[in-house]
Amino acid sequence: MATFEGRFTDASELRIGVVVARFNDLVTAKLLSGCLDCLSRHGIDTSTQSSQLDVAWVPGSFELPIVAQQLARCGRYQVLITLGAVIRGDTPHFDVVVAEASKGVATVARETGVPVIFGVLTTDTMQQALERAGIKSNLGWSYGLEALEMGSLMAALPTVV
Ligand code: INI
Repeated sequence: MATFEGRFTDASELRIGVVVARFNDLVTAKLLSGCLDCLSRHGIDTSTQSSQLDVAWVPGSFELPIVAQQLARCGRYQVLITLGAVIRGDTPHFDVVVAEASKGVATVARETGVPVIFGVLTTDTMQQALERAGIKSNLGWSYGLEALEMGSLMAALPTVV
């Protein structure tokens, strides 16, 4: 019996792409900062000279999938992280943006084989979003951990011969 698990250490081989939405950047910038803090504490070079980590900014969560798709297809990254914040109170088309972002990200992951972490907060209020982006906890940290786990897990799985 084989047991496959991701790792949270020895991540020196991992190259990670992060795609961040500017919409609600009061929230998404905090998610990014929590995420980079996590990655850095687990050995990823997050400096501006890093060859392990790249960050792409998009206008809003709706645009996360297309940029994730291009990064996934380029073959450089073992895992991608998408970060966004969609707040129902301010968004008549909340459901449209959330549905497109979530379905799009899932499709990119399945069609390319590159895992894509879905780091999009969906909340009723800005207060709830800020609570999840640093006031109480910072889910950006969790998304960083999930990226380490999935990037290393996918590399450990058997491939088609
Ligand atoms: N994008 C978000 O990431 N969060 C939102 O809450 C949001 N609202 O409120 O509309 C939002 N809209 C922009 C959308 O993601 C696209 O960028 C835009 O429609 C252009 O395609």
